[in-house]
Amino acid sequence: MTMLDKIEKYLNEIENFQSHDPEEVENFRIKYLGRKGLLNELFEEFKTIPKEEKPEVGKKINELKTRAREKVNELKAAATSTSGRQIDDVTRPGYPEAIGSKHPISLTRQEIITIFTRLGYTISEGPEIEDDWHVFSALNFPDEHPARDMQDTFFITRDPDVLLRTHTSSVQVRVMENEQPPIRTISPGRVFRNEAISARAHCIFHQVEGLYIDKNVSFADLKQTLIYFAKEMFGTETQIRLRPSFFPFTEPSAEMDISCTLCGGKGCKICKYTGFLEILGCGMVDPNVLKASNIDPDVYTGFAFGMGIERIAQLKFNVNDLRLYFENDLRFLEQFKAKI
Ligand code: 2U9
Repeated sequence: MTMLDKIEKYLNEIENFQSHDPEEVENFRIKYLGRKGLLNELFEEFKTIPKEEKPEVGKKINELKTRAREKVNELKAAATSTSGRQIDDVTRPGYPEAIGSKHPISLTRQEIITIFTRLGYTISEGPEIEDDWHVFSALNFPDEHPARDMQDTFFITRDPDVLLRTHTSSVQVRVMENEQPPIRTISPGRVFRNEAISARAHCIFHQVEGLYIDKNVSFADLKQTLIYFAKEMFGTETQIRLRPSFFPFTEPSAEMDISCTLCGGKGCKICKYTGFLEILGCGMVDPNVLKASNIDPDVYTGFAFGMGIERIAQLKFNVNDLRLYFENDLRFLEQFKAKI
């Protein structure tokens, strides 16, 4: 084979060679451009050919060398670029994913749910858009009660019977309408009140309300349930205090305080030197409420309680402004990463 034939043959081989494997590309480079490669072989042979052939053959060898170098560079670039059909190392560790965090309201809601499900409570959910019956009338609110007022309740159409629930007790009215006692359920959910937004109030917030109806349910059962909840939620040292109160749907009614989570009851700035913090409302279900949902108040009694999740989370995590829960500022949310 003449030198020109050989050069032609190698040029074809170079043009036709394809690989994305860096190792194969390196072997290809060594084969043509290595110290003992085919090009150096050609340069050795070049020394032996007649003088008159040298200009043409020399030019062709140099072209072949240039083309071989270009080809190696092209193949190396394709093998290392991400757009090329690179064969990945499947054992390589993955790229780290940015991990989010659970919202403090979700964390607190879950903790409350876990405590009550351990006591045998079911979880009920219901609509956020409600009617007057389930939010007010069935819960013994008199017709003229100020909670129905435009200033407290969002009416969302011209129809005064279409409104956003102001508490999740409406869900429990639906449970009572559909089931006979024993009923033991909690209803976590979003509620809406027509309030000006400030550090202490928001027009959207979250509640967990609880309802227990059976024969012979007493205020002592309510008190023990709430002591258990307080100690599970805030620690076994926690003490509770019940103060008489009033709600249309419970009689008698009470508000529950826990011993201050910061000073333990000695008195500090957080508890305004009272030693106690208010956390929820409760009471025995008013017989009128049972009657409205076709449960016989002569056979059954029940207790109920309600709490704002924001308030509980505020005490658990020392949050001093309600607006932080709704602004989704990552500097706030990322502080709950460790709590997942
Ligand atoms: C039914 C009957 C009665 C639920 C109750 C409270 C007391 C209460 C407030 C706490 C802070 C609402 O989020 S808050 O503003 N709730 O004080 N809630 S008893 O009573 C019920 C529930 C359902 C059928």
